[in-house]
Amino acid sequence: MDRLTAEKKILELRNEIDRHNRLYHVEDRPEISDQEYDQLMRELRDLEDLFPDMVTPDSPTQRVGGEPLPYFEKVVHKSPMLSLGNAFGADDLRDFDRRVKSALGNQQVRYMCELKIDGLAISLHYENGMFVRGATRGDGTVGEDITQNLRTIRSIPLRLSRPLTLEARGEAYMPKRAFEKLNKEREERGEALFANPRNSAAGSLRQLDPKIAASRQLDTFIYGLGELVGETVESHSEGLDLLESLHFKVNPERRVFDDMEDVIEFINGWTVKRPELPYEIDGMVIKVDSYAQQQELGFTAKSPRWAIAYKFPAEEAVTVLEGIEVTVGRTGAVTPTALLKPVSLAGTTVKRASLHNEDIIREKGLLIGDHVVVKKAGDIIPEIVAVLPERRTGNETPFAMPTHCPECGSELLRIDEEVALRCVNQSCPALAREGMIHFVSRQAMNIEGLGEKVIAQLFESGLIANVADLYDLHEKRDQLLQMERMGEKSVDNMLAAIEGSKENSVERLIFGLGIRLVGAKAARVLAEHFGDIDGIMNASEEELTQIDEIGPKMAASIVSYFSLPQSREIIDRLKRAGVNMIFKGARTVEGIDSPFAGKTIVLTGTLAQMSRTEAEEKIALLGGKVTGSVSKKTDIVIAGEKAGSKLEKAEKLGITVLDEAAFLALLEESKE
Ligand code: 3BA
Repeated sequence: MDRLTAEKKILELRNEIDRHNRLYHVEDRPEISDQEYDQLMRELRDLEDLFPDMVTPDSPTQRVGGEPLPYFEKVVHKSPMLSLGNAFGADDLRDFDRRVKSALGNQQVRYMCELKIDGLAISLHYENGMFVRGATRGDGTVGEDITQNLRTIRSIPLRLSRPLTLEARGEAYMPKRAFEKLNKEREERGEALFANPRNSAAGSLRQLDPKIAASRQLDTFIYGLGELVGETVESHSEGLDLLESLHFKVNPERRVFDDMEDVIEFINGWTVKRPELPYEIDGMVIKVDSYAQQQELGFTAKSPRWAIAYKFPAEEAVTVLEGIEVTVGRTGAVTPTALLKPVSLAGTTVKRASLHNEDIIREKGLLIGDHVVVKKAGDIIPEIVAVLPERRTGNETPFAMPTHCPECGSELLRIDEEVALRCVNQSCPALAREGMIHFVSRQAMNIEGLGEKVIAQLFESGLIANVADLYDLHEKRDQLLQMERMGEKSVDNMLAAIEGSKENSVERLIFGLGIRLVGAKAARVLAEHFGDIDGIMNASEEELTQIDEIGPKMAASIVSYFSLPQSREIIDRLKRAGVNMIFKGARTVEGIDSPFAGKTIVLTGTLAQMSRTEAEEKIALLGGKVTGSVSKKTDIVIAGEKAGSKLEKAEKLGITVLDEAAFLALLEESKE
């Protein structure tokens, strides 16, 4: 094909693909099948491969591209992205209406009422019709440049139908279904779950590697203009119509009202319909429509006087209590969990709810079979907030807490004033298993691929009995492969993750040991203070209590833990296995603003400008953590001359690699 024909065809294909992209992702009315769409994309890719110089950044083939970034650049917003004042009921809205009208000398006011999307505020910059930069809201004045990630969101046009220069502002969010699917996959992989779609959208957009954001099915709703060059609009509703005509995704569920009472009625309608939406909303936003009136009203210190957010109460759902499961935790505490008839609530399907303890069951007079009201309190596991006795049929049955441990059968005791029942049998299998789950958890040794289910499986099959056994598992690869749901790949990933955890700074180990009262924060304090495990093991109660934040109870618990021969034996075995026993962390990561803060970094090869130790020190001062081997958890690899297998591995894993010049440039930049 000659150049000219190719160019014409490429432009045609792009227009066609853009149109179908829009029909699918913005207007929700696709005209062709996924296969037909893929075929068009393939044709375009093939042509662009033949004529690579014709590839432009706005081509639909260029959504996911570019290397992972070492960090996000800061972006100063042209005009601040303000925050919204809150209204918690109809009366707050009536007050707002009065304030607006009195400030405007009782002019007639029209209000736009919109859904308040529960996502992450973003700003999208277009120059002459091209998407050039996208940013987070940040603190409202300065955000982060997340262009690479935003480009992967299909509802964001890479090129506008007219060559306008403008800034569109809106919300990036994760639809409920995408969120549920993501969390399900994460659960299967033993990864930490996101608490809600909002957090998962924010987490996805904060990824330095655009491939991750691309895999997350994010979407947008645009709700305003930050800047518009060369055209004028008179009102917010006209602005939204303009944005819509430019093919931004603008939420259709918006309406203009002349009277606040009608706004309130509209909101009441949405309070009921809210659960049916395929995305989360946390309220409604009410804005004075006229720009002239907006200007007249102006701003307070941080929010406009012409807008307010109406917040819904936390979403609740009614379902049936089908049973109560009793589990033994790592401290022996026995806790009941409600098993519910699955119900959808705030973006997730809820099947379990915490009951905290037996008293709650008694206080609320819960019966199995009862209808109950569940609510999310910011956690992944919701709670039961009320029982509906009026819906009883007479077939409900009472629940009695067991008197004996469901795992080992020993009698449960209520210790002192505690509400919880405890299994005090030190050799109860539940204690060891739950302790192990804690050991591998994210805040502790952070061993990926070892979820609760896998641990339970390993435990039951007798392959592990305590945490030190984990580090012998590599000798039992064949046995691992015999187990259900354990393929070569998952076994090897798991063994690699276990191996990688040997490099952890020692506070993770200290926390992971599950010493009573020693949380993640205290573990860090101890690690920082003593520098290694031996220091902590040999410290007396007096020495320990001298440290800020270590009280007498915790000190006693630490001394008592290390006085047990079995604790010492475990530490010994971990040491022999090569688990790191020293504090490697930066002195404190909080408050350090550098490309290395909170990052895990591997140095490889030889640096010309400084010694390895110097480089390590500099990184540590800037809040980074230097480790020895490259794994999935590595954020950055710094490669000097003659870098070998580590560099190869980093490239294979898609980890950011900096050469010495780039490293020095970042160090230089961080000095300011
Ligand atoms: N409208 C969030 N702020 C919004 C422009 C103002 C505004 C929001 C909104 C300040 C939503 C605060 C962050 C911000 C752009 C500042 C909405 C939503 N309007 N529909 C009035 O759906 N979440 N959030 N974003 N500027």
